[in-house]
Amino acid sequence: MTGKLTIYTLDWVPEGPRGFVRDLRLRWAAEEAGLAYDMGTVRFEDRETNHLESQPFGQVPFLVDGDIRMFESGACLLHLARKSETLMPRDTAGEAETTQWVLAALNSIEMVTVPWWFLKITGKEDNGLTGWVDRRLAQLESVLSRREWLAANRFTVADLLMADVLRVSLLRVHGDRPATEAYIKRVTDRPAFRKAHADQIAHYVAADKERSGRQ
Ligand SMILES: N[C@@H](CCC(=O)N[C@@H](CS)C(=O)NCC(=O)O)C(=O)O
Repeated sequence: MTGKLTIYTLDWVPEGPRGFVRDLRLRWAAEEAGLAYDMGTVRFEDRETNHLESQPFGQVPFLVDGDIRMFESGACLLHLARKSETLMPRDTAGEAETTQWVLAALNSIEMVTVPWWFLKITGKEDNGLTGWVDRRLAQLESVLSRREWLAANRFTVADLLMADVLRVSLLRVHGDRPATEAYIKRVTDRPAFRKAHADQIAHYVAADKERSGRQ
């Protein structure tokens, strides 16, 4: 049975990742689809062990939908997409194309970009992954220079996810990819993104206040 949606995130994070914590993907999808949801939190402290029954890697987000509990942002997005045609077309071909690009965002782009920028922010400038990242981003630039949206000639959850993967500042300033940049702007200019982003920032600002009240 499905039912009330609750999206889980961390109760607090330092300033660096604010606006990028992956619960934003789920908030954004729910906003696009007009799905009502609540937010729930798990503690930032001891996160590696304090909610393993909900997310076996100690991460967020995870989603509760009535009796269903699930983790992995991509899987949660596909679950939400099944509830709304705004996120994914209902015809088999459109659904296949959307699913394909959701997995490409995670498994062909994010699986390269995350280790690349992670090594970069930890001071390993020449980290050996740059050639791989450059090749993937150039290939994607070529795709995006020929089309406005990834799947089915319209906005889908695949664009939501791909834009979220690509909007990381370090990636955007690395190299010159005009079609990709225009794509990121186009997708993140959507009111649902702006609301999800503002809500996440507000959540962590409120958490700062709560923390300073406790100290
Ligand atoms: N593959 C996971 C990655 C989740 C992930 O990296 N979550 C980050 C926040 S955006 C997290 O919980 N980091 C805390 C940690 O790993 O300790 C997904 O897409 O849901």
